[in-house]
Amino acid sequence: MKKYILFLFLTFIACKNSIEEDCFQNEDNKIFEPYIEESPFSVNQILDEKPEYLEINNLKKFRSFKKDSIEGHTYVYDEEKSKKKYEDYQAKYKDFNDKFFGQFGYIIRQNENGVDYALGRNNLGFWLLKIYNNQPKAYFLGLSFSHYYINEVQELPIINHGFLQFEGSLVKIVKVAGLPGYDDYSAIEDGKLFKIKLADLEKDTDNDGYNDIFENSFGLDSKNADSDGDKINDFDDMNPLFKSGKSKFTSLYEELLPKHFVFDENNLKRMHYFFIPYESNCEYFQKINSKFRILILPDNSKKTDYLKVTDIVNGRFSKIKRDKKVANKFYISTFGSSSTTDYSAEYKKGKWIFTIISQTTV
Ligand SMILES: [Ca+2]
Ligand SMILES: [Ca+2]
Ligand SMILES: [Ca+2]
Repeated sequence: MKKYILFLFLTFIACKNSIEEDCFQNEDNKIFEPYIEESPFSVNQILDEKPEYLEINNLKKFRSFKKDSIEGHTYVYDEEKSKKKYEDYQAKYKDFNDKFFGQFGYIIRQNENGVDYALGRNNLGFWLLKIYNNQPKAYFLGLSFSHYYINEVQELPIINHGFLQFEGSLVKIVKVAGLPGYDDYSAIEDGKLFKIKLADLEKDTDNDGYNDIFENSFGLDSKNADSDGDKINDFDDMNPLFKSGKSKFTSLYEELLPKHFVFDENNLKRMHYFFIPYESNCEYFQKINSKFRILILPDNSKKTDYLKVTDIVNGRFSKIKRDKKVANKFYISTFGSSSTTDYSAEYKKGKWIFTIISQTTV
């Protein structure tokens, strides 16, 4: 019995420690640990670690990564042409944009046996989009843009005999230190035809609306429609990885979340494929309630294979720093893709009062 109590006590201490360590900054831990870039994969490494469901064939005739990516952006400097190109694009994908509320960019479309298909992409990665009987469905491909490039110009049909297929290259990203957004993205082997069986792509074991590949890529449970057990199905859950709660510190994070979006905010609930990903092991952050979909991903060895090689996180929060003298005063920083903001936050009568201390733009 004594041992049991001791064990409980130790677990309690361990939990307390981890909240303390994961959420609060002390003298020893740094306010923000930057993303550490691993060296890029070689062709052999990519092939060794490729998903089982992916088939890669070599093409004899092909568009190179260089040709494809340069031609894709030729009109940028010609205002007239680029305007025309944009309008053509909007017209071509109008039905997809309407049905998916602008959640994707598109590469190519095809009608096959009365089903409209398109290859799409968003901040999380590549998707196969489908409109059938007026119903939109999206299937995540689980292929990292750190390893796979899909040509803007596809010369073959994308849906072929029960397969999704597309031409492209194996690529690498080399980050330029100190210059976010200036990554060097280049091919390491051109001339590939990637193939995935539609049945593998569309597999949704727990029938919750997200394909297994999506769930496995981001750490959801593909065999359970309600991964975090909060009685809200993954497809409808705004924070599907963690059960939400309410506390002083969850509301601190909630107040700092982005408030405005470029698209119609009334549709956020219906935008099942629009997520803002964050990395945090802090329990208070994991329990937040959010108006838009969030994925709170671990920032340690618990990352999925997809997340180990794909940097999809744009915004970050620092750990919370306590004021040494004032009990309810704290400091926290937010890191966006182009700016850093340092706040002081004071908790008074159940409300957070923020003051911007400094702001830097990259
Ligand atoms: Ca599912
Ligand atoms: Ca699920
Ligand atoms: Ca849930």
